[in-house]
Formats: sequence, structure tokens, C-alpha cells
Amino acid sequence: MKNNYIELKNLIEKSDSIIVFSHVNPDGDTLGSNIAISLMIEKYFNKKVDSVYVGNLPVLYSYLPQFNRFKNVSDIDSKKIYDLAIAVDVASKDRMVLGSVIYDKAKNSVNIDHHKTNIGYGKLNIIDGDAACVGSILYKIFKEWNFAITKDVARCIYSSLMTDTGGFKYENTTPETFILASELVKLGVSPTQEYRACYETKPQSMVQFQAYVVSNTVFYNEGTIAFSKITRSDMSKFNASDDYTEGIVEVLRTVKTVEIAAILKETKEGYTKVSLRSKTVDLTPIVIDFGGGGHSFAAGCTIKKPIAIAFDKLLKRVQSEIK
Ligand SMILES: [Mn+2]
Repeated sequence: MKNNYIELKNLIEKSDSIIVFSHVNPDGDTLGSNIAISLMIEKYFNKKVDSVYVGNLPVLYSYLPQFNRFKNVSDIDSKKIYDLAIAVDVASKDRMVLGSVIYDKAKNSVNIDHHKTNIGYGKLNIIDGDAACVGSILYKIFKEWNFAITKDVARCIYSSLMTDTGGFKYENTTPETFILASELVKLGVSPTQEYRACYETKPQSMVQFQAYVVSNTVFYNEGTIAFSKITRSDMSKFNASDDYTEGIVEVLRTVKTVEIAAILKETKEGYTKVSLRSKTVDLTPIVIDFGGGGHSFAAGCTIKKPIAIAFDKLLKRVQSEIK
């Protein structure tokens, strides 16, 4: 792995134009990691970096330092051939959507990720399925490079770690998680400030929308399965943006009897976007059946069917996992 860190450094050194991609429906890890590596490259290699997102950029993460640096992929000249394209937290190339074209065209490509389902689509792949978040992989890389981590970069990495461990409580929370958190706090990160900025800044209508979705939950198989669906009309009733659904599926999993929870959301195209969480059941075989990906206890997929049909198909598949 350390050879890869050096290889990445060499690639950056010989590149003039660099672009960093986050995955579609970006979360705290992909955005925090994107800013962190972009800032490090700009500071220590003196290169200009385009930090790029696809789809919508959730305002929730606007507390991240230098959040304004993000550019939408549609604002990037798709004919431009970058010297180096880096994907962070992007489990599969299609999660870059339009960006995958630019990524493929780049002279060199790097794939930094912690999803076990990642097949290694980059020319250089730095994949650690045991890492809690991509931010923690970046921390190791920066340490190996021997570059001091600035407070802004520390905050971005802390945000990656905090959000991907669900606030230091998911199964990926290990002794290393706390060692890293400790290092970051020593660099000046305030856990209270980051927590409040991320989790206690919801609009009123978002909390009301989430309560509505939770109240519509249907329980199956003696309460071991919790499913709730969100239609476009639910969304418009609450004037909800896509990030309004963030965190609801975790609320369903807080029910004592629940083993698998799912939120199904009708997309603009009339398909169904699914977020799944479980307590002990490995979700990856389920989402792979539907062309999705993710982690064992947190995964997702988009089913190209209307929501009612997708609901029944997914429920049957989930029920087959519950003995
Ligand atoms: Mn992640």
C-alpha cells in the first residue's frame, strides 16, 4: 500500500491539470475527502485542482471549509483532457455519472476508496476495505508524504470520519477511528462544532418531513423489516429537496425489533432509489441483485421500476434474507 502512496505522489508531481471527483448524491466522506486532497495538492504541490461533484450538492455540508470550491461537472469542459483524475469514495465508475467520461479520458486516473465492492477501475487503485472512511486513508497518505496537515484539512477528514461512522457508532468504528479522531482534535478540530454544524442545522420543514416519512413506515415479518416509501408528491408537499431524506433510514433501524430498514424514494425519472440499513444481515448480496453497492450494513441501489413495483420486489428479496 505504501508504494501506492508514493506512486500517487509521483503522479501528482508530474501532472499540471488535476481533477477530483466525488460520487453522485454526495455524502460527508466524499465531499470532505475531495476538499482535503484538493487543498493538500494545492498547498504542497502548487498545482491548481478542480474539485467536482455530480448531481446536487447538499447545503448540509456547506460548513466544510472551502466548500465554495466545488464545481458542477456540467461546468467542466467535457473535451478537456486532464493529466490526472482522482476519484474519492466512488465505489463504482458509474457513480461519477457524466464525470466518468472525463475520468476515463484523463492521462492518469486514481481511485481512492474503502468500499469492499470496488473493482479497482482506476489506473492506480488505493482501496482499503477496512478503512472507516476515505478521509482516514487520506490521512495515512498525507502522513506518509510527510506533509503537515492544516486545520482545514483536519476538519475535512474529521467530517469524513464522523459522518461515515454515524457519529462514531457504526461497526466501522474501531480503535483506529478514535486514534485518528484524537490526532485531528489535536490539530484544532472541535468535535462539538463539527457535530452541531452537521447534525443540528436542519430546516424545520426537514424535521417535519422526516417525521411524516417515519410515521408512514410499514413493518413486516414480526417487525424485523421496516419499509417506508417517499413519492414525488410527498416531496413537493413539504417542499423537500433530495437531502431531506438523509438519516431517516437510520431512524427506522432504531426500532428494537428491526433487523433491516429501507427507504424507497421515487426519483424524478420515475425510478426508485433505495437506502438500506441492517443490524447484522449483510446487505451487499441484496443490493448487488439490484445493481447497487455499498457496505455490509449500509447499502443502496436504484431500481429502474415504478415505486410500487420496486417496493414489492425489494420486500420479497429482503424477506428471503430474514430467517
Ligand atoms: Mn465513504
